Amino acid sequence: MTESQLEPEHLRAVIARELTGARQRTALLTDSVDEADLVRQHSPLMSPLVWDLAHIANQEELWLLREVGGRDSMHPEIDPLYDAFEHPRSERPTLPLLAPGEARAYGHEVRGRVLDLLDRASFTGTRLLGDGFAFGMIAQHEVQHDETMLITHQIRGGAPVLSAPSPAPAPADAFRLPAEVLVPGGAFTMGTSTEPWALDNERPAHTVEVAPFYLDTTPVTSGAYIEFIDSGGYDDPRWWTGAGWEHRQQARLTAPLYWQRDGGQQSGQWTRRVFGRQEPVRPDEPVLHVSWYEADAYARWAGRRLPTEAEWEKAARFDPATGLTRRYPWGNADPAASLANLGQVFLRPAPAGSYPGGAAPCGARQLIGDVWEWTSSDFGPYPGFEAWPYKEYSEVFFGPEYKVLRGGSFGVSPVACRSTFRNWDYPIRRQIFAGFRTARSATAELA
Ligand code: AVJ
Ligand code: FE
Repeated sequence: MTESQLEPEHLRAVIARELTGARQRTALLTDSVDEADLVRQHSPLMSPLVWDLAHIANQEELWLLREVGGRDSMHPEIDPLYDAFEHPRSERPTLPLLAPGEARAYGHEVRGRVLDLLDRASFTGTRLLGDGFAFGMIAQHEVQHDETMLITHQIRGGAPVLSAPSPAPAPADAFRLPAEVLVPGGAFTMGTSTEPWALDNERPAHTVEVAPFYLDTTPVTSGAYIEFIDSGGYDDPRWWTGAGWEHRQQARLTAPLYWQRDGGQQSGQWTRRVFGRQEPVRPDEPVLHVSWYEADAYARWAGRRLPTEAEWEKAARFDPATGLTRRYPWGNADPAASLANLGQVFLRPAPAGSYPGGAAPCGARQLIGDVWEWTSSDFGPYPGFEAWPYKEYSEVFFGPEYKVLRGGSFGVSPVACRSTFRNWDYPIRRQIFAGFRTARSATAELA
């Protein structure tokens, strides 16, 4: 969303396109499995897919038909079932949920009424309507659940049902890239007060001083991660924080989630399960499905550290040539297929060094798309934060128990991916499409 897209007729078209695109993906993710798979809980970490399906419709009804449109609840008796705060994920399969056909019909009915409302909407008068925010928030909510449902697909056992083309091989220069790039020190603008569809935790814009640092040019690859495994990284408490080592012991971590070593012998070939297919681990691909504890241990083993959230955002947004903080690594234009791997077009990250056109001014590649990147930072409010339009999106999660991830993955759609977008999860979680890159301070060297 850029300024020129805020003119009402353009905004109406953008909203219709985003809502329709999200629904196509939702349909694909839920029509591709049978009814038994839709209602089954594939992991206690995840909802049954049929819960996501009706929850998407219920949030759309709540925010667009009720809050914006002033209508009454269509089915008051089901509202509590789809309130994420009333029932944790593990409990959801025991609820009297709508059956798949009912959930689809409900979603279809809500969407029809929403498109009618959109035809007549003025995008003025209330804060929710301004710049079409409520519509943008609901489009983002649906694609966020599309990523959640894609995670459920990855967890799901059984025959593969999803397929996608492979990303192009890395460009020739990928092998000549410097391992790290310098991000100059100084102030930059973190967060945003102008991005129309930015969510509350991205606001407001504020100035942050960042000391000079070096950042990996690309996300850490599976090949590099295998070196950490092969050098005994999982068996050496020196590389792990206390809590990380305790978790590594208790969960018996030895490799990223979904990885397996053929024959179990020390030197065998690593394979991994990708949406139901077993395949060799590709050494040039960003490593995926590692916890914050593993990412942090790798970085220490490599003599480095995870970047802070502010460092990550500065690398992704700051242009030293102009002194300006931009929307994306490549500038202010919205994401395009040539710039970043987003939107479930591919069901895997592109090889490290891909997307030269999407590089940041500092030279870092793939900051947007491919894999969510763990940062060292806890999830907290920016100075001047205001919960809006509901506390349960961000505020209730602020605190040291969650770590921030940045940049989005191949599973997230462009509408919910910006250089200011903040994701968060527990440091033990590995089912999300998360990798990382490492950093080191440059201050000593410049002194
Ligand atoms: C921002 C991905 C952590 O899935 O819990 C979906 C997004 N919030 N519905 C989540 C969200 C409400 C959220 N994350
Ligand atoms: Fe939700």
